[in-house]
Amino acid sequence: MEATTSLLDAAAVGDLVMLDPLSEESLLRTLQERFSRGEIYTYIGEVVISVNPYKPLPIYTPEKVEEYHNCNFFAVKPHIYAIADDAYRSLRDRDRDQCILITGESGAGKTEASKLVMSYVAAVSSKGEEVDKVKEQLLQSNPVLEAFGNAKTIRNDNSSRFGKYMDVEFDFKGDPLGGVISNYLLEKSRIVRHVKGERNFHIFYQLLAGGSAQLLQQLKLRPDCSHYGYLNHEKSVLPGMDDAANFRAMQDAMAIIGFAPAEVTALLEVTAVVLKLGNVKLSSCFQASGMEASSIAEPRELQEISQLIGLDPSTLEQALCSRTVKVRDESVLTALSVSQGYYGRDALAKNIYSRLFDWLVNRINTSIQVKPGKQRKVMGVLDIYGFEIFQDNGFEQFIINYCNEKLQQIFILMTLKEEQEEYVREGIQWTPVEFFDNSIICDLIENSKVGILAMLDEECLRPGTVNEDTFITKLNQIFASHKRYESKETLNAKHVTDVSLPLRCFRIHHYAGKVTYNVTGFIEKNNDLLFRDLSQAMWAARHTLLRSLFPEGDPQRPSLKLPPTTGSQFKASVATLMKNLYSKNPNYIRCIKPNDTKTAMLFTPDLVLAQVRYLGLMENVRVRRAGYAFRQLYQPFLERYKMLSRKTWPRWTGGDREGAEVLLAELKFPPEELAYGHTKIFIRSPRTLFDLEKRRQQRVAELATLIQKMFRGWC
Ligand code: AOV
Ligand code: MG
Repeated sequence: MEATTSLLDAAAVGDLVMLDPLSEESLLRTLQERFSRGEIYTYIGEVVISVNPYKPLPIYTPEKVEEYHNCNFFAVKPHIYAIADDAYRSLRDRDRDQCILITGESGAGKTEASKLVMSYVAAVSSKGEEVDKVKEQLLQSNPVLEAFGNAKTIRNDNSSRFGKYMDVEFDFKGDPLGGVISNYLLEKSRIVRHVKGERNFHIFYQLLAGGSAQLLQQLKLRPDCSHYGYLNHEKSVLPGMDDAANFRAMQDAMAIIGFAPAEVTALLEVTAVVLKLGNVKLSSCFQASGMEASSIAEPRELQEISQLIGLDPSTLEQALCSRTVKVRDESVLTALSVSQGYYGRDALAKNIYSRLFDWLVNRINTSIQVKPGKQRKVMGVLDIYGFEIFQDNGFEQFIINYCNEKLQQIFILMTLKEEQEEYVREGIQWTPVEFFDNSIICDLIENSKVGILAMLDEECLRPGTVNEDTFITKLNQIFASHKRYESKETLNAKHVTDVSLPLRCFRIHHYAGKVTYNVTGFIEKNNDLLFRDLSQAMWAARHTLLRSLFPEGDPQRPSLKLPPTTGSQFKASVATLMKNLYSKNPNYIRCIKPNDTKTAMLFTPDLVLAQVRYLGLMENVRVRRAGYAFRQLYQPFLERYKMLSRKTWPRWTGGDREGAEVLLAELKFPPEELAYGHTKIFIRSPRTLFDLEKRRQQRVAELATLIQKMFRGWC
């Protein structure tokens, strides 16, 4: 290994802060050149940029871990391990809680990055029976959550369809004690519908491909994806993804985490029920009154589901085909039409699955949680779904992109805050920097009075039949002159023809691009209502796990007021997350997706440039350089450059700061180029640093010649 990359090298390529001249073009070229050499990591100060290579690289070996363990961040080549090491040491030695924020669009490499960080921390923290067990449990939560929460999308074969934030907790020595996982809004609509070329959640394919004949029989399943209406038939097998092997890995992982065999069985039973619900067929019949009613077309699937969950089939049938309506004080059973029946069936499947997912996260937390009372330090790792733009963008994309917008906001705030705080800490004057503030977009969505989410909630509360017409009309009125909002009319007037516009839509100019949202389904998804008959039926089942998922189905329980809407719940959990992140020391990994075809080592400049722009990388560099481009603790600085002055070379006996001052005074740099902080030297422009580095190289060469001469003299 190269012990220390020369600062000049690092400056020229490894850290974009040192780019000279700085332009979008030079930044892009640097990323591309590095990428073509297999150097997928580049810094902006302490921010790591990671470009997805789409192929396994030999840079995550135990030797690499050793190389970065206790490294000097800037003395080794940029690597995700360096940031993980820096964060871990800062947590262990300086008692500062950390968070690792991983952002980037779908398929850019966030989930892989989060796993690399976790495995690095596991590798460098101390060993021992107890600690190893905790580490294994934390790491093994991944295959389980990925099986249930990830799916193939057009953008990514292993796309996270939920947001995940994991707090890993350590004791005072830096040994992992356990952790807590928070999950954010699973994309449950995928259970009943996904577009061509995508799949449902991995677990279904894994179970059918990897479950033993005995297990499948017990679950009343057939090992054939094409049998199940909720699975996408053409794309059930993916190249490079071994569903059967992943199923075994997931089962092993559950055992390591501490799931009892009976719990695993219960979990898989409920999973099978979801799959089988999709095969419950309804047919229409007409009542004496002439009203349309529905009935179960094929009783077999319904009977099997009833057996699996311990429920009388007629109770389930009634709940699927009819609905209790309160007329004055009387309950009347009314028949559902076939489409209402299917609506209820799908809502039930989605609800069971998303509640099962919440249960799974809680169950894992029960195993990994730290006993109360222990002193702990925390490292939070955030891996959410990336920014998404599809042909048709619905409520899910709206929520996902809102979350990404908030993360961008916190990135801006925290980068500036960090920078500012460092100057204050070091006693150096800070001049504010101009930057793009995306609060205007966040506010458009989340403002508690006139934000899109609040207005959607208002619409959801309106009695009577609601549809999205009034919602979109209101939005168009209120945001008529909003800079970041466009109505269908404005889009039509501008002849925007890049997408065929849906019937009801609006467009938001996000930090990461313009997205047209199809409003159809917003109200239903935000309300997320389940007919009470269905939750009561689930609660009546003997299956302990399933019934525990539907506490509101208990008829004794007083009927609660309307549950909070999906949007307001999400907004509240994002706010809590932001507060949590804000209280920690941030570390950033910004992932870039280099091509749209998942091709190994292919770099498409236009695609990367778009991400460079919306990730605000140029701004990030500018903020970093607005004050001083380079800063270093006095001691290593003096060590590196002391040979440039006879006063400090070969020995300097005074303090490090004085040494640096004496040295730099002799080199006669303009005073405005330098600032002396309490612990660090700050250098304003990259040129000064290059100059310094060039002089050092010359001096090293002179000294080498001198030594050679002396050596020859002796011979
Ligand atoms: P994402 O988390 O950012 O997308 P992933 O981390 O799932 O993206 O990465 C997508 C795929 O890219 C992985 O399955 C790998 O095949 C490949 N990949 C990513 N990082 C690396 C790496 N460092 N080395 C080799 N291959 C890599 V999403 O969850 O869709 O927003 O929602
Ligand atoms: Mg992911």
